[in-house]
Amino acid sequence: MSSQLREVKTACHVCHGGCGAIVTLDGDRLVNIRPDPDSPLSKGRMCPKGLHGLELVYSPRRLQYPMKRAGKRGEGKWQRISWEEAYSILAENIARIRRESGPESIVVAQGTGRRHLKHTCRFANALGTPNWIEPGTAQCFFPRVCTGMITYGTMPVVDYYGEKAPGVILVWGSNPTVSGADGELQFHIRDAMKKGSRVIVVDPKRTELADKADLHLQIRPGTDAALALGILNFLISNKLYDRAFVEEWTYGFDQLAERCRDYPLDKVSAITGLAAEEIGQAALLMSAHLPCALEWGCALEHTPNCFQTVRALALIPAILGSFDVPGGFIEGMHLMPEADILIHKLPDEQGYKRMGEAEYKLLAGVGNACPAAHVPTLFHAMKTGEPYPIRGLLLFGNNGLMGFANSKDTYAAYSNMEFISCMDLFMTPTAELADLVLPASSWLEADGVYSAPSLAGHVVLCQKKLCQIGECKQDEEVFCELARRLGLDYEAEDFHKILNDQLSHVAARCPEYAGLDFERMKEINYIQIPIEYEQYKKRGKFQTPTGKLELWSTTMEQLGLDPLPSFREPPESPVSQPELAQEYPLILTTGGRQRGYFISENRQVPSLRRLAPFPLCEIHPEDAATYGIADGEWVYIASPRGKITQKAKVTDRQKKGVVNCQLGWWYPEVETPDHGWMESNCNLLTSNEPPYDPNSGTYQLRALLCRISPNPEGKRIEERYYNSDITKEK
Ligand SMILES: Nc1nc2c(c(=O)[nH]1)N[C@H]1C(S)=C(S)[C@@H](COP(=O)(O)OP(=O)(O)OC[C@H]3O[C@@H](n4cnc5c(=O)[nH]c(N)nc54)[C@H](O)[C@@H]3O)O[C@H]1N2
Ligand SMILES: Nc1nc2c(c(=O)[nH]1)N[C@H]1C(S)=C(S)[C@@H](COP(=O)(O)OP(=O)(O)OC[C@H]3O[C@@H](n4cnc5c(=O)[nH]c(N)nc54)[C@H](O)[C@@H]3O)O[C@H]1N2
Ligand code: SF4
Ligand SMILES: [Mo]
Repeated sequence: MSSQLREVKTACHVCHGGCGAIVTLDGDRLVNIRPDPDSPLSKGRMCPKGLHGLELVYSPRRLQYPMKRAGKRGEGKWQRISWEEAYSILAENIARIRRESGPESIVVAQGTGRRHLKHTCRFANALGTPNWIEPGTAQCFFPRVCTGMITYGTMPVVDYYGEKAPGVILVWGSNPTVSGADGELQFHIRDAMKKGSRVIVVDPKRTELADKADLHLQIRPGTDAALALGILNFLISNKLYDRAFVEEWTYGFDQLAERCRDYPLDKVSAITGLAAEEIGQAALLMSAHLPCALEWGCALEHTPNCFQTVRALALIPAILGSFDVPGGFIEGMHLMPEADILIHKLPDEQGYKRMGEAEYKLLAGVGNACPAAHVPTLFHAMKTGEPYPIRGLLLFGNNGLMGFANSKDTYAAYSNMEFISCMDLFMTPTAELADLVLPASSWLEADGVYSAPSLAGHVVLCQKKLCQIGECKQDEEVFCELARRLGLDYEAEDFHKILNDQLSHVAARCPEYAGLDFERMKEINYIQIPIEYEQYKKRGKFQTPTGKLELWSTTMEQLGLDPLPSFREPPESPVSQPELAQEYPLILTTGGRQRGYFISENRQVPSLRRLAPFPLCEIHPEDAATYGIADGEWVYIASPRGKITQKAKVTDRQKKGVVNCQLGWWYPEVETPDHGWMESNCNLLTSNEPPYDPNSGTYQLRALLCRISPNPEGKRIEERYYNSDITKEK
């Protein structure tokens, strides 16, 4: 290595995980990224998103300076300005709207779990607005976390970390070898399988993981709650559950048993499209290879029965006695808390103004740890001014035209705002709607600390600022400066104070790290503590209202919600709407994560785009034959809400009768300010109309209806890409 070259360890956090990376610098230029074999989590592995980080950092398409709108909104005309002017514009607009209409008329929005997530909430709470949103929350992770809290008093995770591998991993509505599951890394499940864990996959698609699984249940989309209740019933009626654990540590078993009796195998088979034998076989496999741990995904959270669906699933490891045992469904160590969101600074009277507060208590209720506004209720207010005006929209990493259901509605709501600012790495179609655009730092240009995996939290990782691109800043810096200018009580002049506050908890727990701060953490890189099991036994109780594992949820009972899980047919399905299904005969599911992309990110990163240059719509060969579609052909996919085009992937991996449309597709190579957001974006097909989940306000991103037909014009999308600079950039 030449004398100018040096290597620095850092952590990638482009997804919800955290892989150790070794970055080589030549002077102040980054020249290489490789996996760090010493990382206690990733152990020398990274995925393409992290490995191609240099193409992201040095992309000629990066936003590098603040810019203000120079033409009409959405016209794509921008003028470079200084940060000083940008801060003035922001502070003036926020102060004016707050003064005239109250802070609740300003929406603060972001995207899923990126580095600055809790800092955005902190800023919103300090500002006094209860209307904080992101496209996940009710549709992602929150229902699982909330279920974990009210059922177990904690959010359990699969024990990938101890000596003993799980007996059975129930992979349900999740594809963790690609997506990494929420807060974990994609490598862990393969490691567990090598150590002997059995795997049951519940997925309409035969994923690569399903090929290697012991059992694959190819379920009809949106019927997961029925399957879970059928499995619970089978385990209970055949006395295959852990009787000693259930008697001593659970609450409401008899009521659960009674509820489950409504779900005998033949009925569940008719609902789910699975054979009764395979459902029984799954239950037998789980009970024969304990402990059983659950790897559940966001597919379960994309229907209006999502909350009871994840509740039903959560009870399977519970009655099998698999909670918090080695190789089971374990409580995390919570070595370091996330950044304090200052929720105590948001007065209750402001909290009660949160959109959806009265209707969706679990999501938006005052008293919750991190409440969010109900997106469809908020968007309605943004469009109509009812029940009160919403005037300002501050976006910090939110490409909302891609992430929220019913993109036309998102467009209408956003366009109606008096003032929009957008901080992002790139000029996205959503950023093009703004009045002010701010350039954000990527993971290689930012300081941060993470407790990882985010739920097990037995490792602390350090991310370091290694270079400066243009005038990019971290979102955290902007929040501190804005708070200062607005005179908010933010408890931090500099965001490093927030990092140091987080690290002080590590020091309090592990005396060997006394005095730990960010500067020292930069030298240490990783802190790891061992997992401790059966924490509830040491405590003598579960951290729930009854002190037991609550099969019957007293929290839900108190809120007037159903304390036991149940199944409801998806509202737009061949069963619930047979007439509509004549017109739209196929079941639509969306999402299905891709290795090189993170939701709508990375289409402009050449090496990642090459891995998957076009959006794919997966369809079974028999359905393709019925609708005259050839593999690789561009097709139209239409739902009652809209029509898009993607490229057909004809594959018998997809369940017959089901179509999956990939998520997050816009085209950076389109130079007009829309950047093609209306061409292939699957959220033009999804619904933000009621019914919503009565518990969490969740809307529908999957288990909808659609039809499909050839699109002879589609090839131009390929020509456009192959003629664009993205193919030439390096
Ligand atoms: N590379 C990469 N990693 C990511 C992301 C990314 O965009 N790219 N996104 C991150 C985010 S925000 C999240 S929430 C996670 C999501 O990651 P996962 O939870 O793994 O979600 P998906 O990959 O969208 O879908 C998982 C599976 O659900 C199946 N499925 C569809 N409908 C149904 C259904 O009704 N029932 C059942 N049982 N299965 C169904 C699909 O066929 C698919 O294989 O990944 C995170 N990690
Ligand atoms: N139909 C359908 N819709 C879905 C899903 C689905 O499966 N199907 N999945 C849902 C789920 S689970 C989720 S969590 C949401 C996710 O939705 P989002 O997380 O909102 O995803 P993106 O649209 O990619 O928008 C995030 C933006 O943040 C920018 N960004 C990245 N890092 C930073 C940073 O450090 N600072 C700033 N300021 N910006 C940054 C990116 O460039 C990108 O433009 O989507 C949901 N929408
Ligand atoms: S798995 Fe996540 S943390 Fe690891 S390299 Fe990929 S994007 Fe980065
Ligand atoms: Mo998500």
